[in-house]
Amino acid sequence: YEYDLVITNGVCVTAADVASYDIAVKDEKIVLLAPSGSLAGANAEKIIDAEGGYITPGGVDCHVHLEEPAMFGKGSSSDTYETGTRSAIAGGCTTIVGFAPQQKKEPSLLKALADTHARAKGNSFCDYGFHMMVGNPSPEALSELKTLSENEGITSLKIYMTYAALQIRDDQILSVLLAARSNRMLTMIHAENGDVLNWLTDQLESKGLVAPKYHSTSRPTILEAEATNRAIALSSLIANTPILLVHVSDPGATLRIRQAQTAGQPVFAETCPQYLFLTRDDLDAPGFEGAKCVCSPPPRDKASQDAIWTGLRNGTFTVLSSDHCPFNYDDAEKGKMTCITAENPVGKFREIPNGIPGIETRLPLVFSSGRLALTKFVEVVAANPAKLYGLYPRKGSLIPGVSDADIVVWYPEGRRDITITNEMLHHATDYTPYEGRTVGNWPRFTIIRGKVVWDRDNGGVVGEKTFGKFFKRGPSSLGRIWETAQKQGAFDVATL
Ligand code: DUC
Ligand code: ZN
Ligand code: ZN
Ligand code: ZN
Repeated sequence: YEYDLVITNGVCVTAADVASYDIAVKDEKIVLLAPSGSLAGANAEKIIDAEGGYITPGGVDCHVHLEEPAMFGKGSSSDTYETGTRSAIAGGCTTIVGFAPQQKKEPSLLKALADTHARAKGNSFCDYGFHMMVGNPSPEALSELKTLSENEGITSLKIYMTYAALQIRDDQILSVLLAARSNRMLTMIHAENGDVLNWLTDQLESKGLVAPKYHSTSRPTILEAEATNRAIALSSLIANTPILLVHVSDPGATLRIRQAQTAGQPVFAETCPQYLFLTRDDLDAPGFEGAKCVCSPPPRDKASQDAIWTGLRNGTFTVLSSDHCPFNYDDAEKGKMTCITAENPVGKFREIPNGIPGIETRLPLVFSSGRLALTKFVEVVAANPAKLYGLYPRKGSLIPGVSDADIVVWYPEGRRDITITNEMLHHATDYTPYEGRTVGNWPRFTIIRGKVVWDRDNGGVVGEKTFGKFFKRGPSSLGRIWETAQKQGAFDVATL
């Protein structure tokens, strides 16, 4: 055969363009974009007729928690690499970046990385990489960043301003930012004021206010805005070290990020579907039900949702990730219900594991929302994540000769009104926070490196858990920050 795969009659959407092309794939790469219909009779092993449907690059989800130990409350993840990535491909996601978690009590980052590799290897339906999650930024741990960045392809790390197992002090944040800069790494920051939310939690508990909805009360938006401001202020002391504020939910935090960007600081930001589609009212469901939407930061109000959509459209948010961090609901051993006791029949929000599933619903929810131009959609779910995390242009685009053939074929237009139910999803979690919502489209085919791994109408998941490859990532290609720093002679020292 001349080609391994040909897709005809599709409308290709990239971050830059919407245009009708036929696509040819050979040896895992996109090799040709040809005039629409011209490849209908091509000599190809497999031909897919897109019937006028949109074709996008596969989703790149760079914020995914799988098989991590308990860190976000009691309980532990309901998804393994196998079940989480199975869910990913069924929702059009072709690459994920998960976390290699180092907790406070562990000294070595390299050990945490090795353990994570062992969990993922041979167990991933899609391609994958890892961020380092740094819970203990000891001098020894920070000295390992060089190996991680130069040899292991780990070019980003995440730090936390909350959670007992992970929270670090401001001086430790500075040490991380400095070490990250020396090693051309991007620092992801979870910005919530942990001390204040613990104090508010104590106050609420002393009044007996422990139902799920008080999770939201314990985390007013000012805690996120304050921590975001602090992270930006600290990063300004270490010139030219890029930071990414993860899972931003609050308009005040968004405004502060926009100001820093306008002032030329290398500040990037991420948001997630839960801040576009859920509100705090979802935590106020009867009984313990609200626990299904407990994540941090918590969903806010309608006006906040609108501000987050605006931030996506105007470029304040670089990426839209799932923050898939699933826990079973009806599970008293490892899930949300671990905190239900005779004394607390509606649970105790302090102990509810923080996080919700969403790896499979991210693309369909946002694609069919009608609130983002399709080019913008591709930018924030595929192209920018690949650029930000050193996977571009191999991932996140449809460039002949360059991009891997990671492709989603959507259904032809005309609303399909697919109702989301947990039953149709492929994670190992017993609920979805989006149960009963209707979306207008869904990935019909998901293709990774030229292989169909999801065929919604013929077999569903047809890929294999041994197919996903680990990708060593290069430095972030957004902003070329490190080169600028080097030119200014500010590379290895903090410019104070
Ligand atoms: N927030 C969550 O909701 N879950 C995992 C970690 C986080 O920051
Ligand atoms: Zn976080
Ligand atoms: Zn997270
Ligand atoms: Zn299925």
